[in-house]
Amino acid sequence: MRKMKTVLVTGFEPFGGEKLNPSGEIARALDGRVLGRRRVTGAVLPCVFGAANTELRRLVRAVRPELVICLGQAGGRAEVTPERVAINVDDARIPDNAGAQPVDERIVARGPAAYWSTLPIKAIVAALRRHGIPAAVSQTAGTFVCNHVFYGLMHELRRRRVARGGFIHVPFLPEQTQSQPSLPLATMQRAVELAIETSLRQRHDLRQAGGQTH
Ligand code: PCA
Repeated sequence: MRKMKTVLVTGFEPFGGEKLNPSGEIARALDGRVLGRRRVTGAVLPCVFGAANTELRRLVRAVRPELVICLGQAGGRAEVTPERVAINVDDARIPDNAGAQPVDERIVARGPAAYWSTLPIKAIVAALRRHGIPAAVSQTAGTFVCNHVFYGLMHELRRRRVARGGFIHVPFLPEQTQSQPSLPLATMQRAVELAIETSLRQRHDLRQAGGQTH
C-alpha cells in the first residue's frame, strides 16, 4: 500500500502574557486526523524568533507534506484571515518567549523582500463564509513571530514545486477576552478543516473582488 499523503498544520504556544493560544489548540486538535484522504500532522511551535523556523523546517523535512498551513493568533481580529504575503523583516513590538526583540532585521539575509502565499486565499474566504464563518483576506501578517514563520515556510518551500503553503491568523478564544472579538475553538477548527479541503481541491485561486480587510 502506498503511504498516505500528508498535510502539516502548525500553531503557536501562548505568548504576550496569555494562557492560551487558539492556533496551538487547533493544531493539537487536528493532529492525527484524516481529511481529504490526507493524514494531518499537527504541531505547536515555540513563539521564539529563529527557533520557530528551525522546528518548522525540521517538521517539513520529516513529514514531507503536500500542503502546509501555519496558524497564529491575531488578537483583536474578528475573522479568520488567510494572509496574502510574507515580508522579509522582523520588527517586534514585544519580546518573544525567549526575551528577544529584533528590530528592523531581515529574516533571510539575501532573501527576496516578500513571498506570496500559495494557498487559494480567496477561495478559502468564500468557503468559510458559505459555512457561516467570518473570514477575510489579510494583507499583512505583521512583523512578529507569525510573519517570521510564514516567511520561513515560503522560503523553505520555494524549490518544492509540489508542496504549497501559507498562513492563517485566527481571533481570540472566548476564554481569553471579554471585550475583544472571539470565536469558539470548534468554529476555528472547522475553518481550518475547510481551508485544508479547499486548498487540496483548488489549485488556483478564485479571482474575485471583496473579502479584504486587514
Ligand atoms: N501570534 C503572533 C505570534 C504567535 C501568534 O500566535 C503573531 O501574530 O505574530
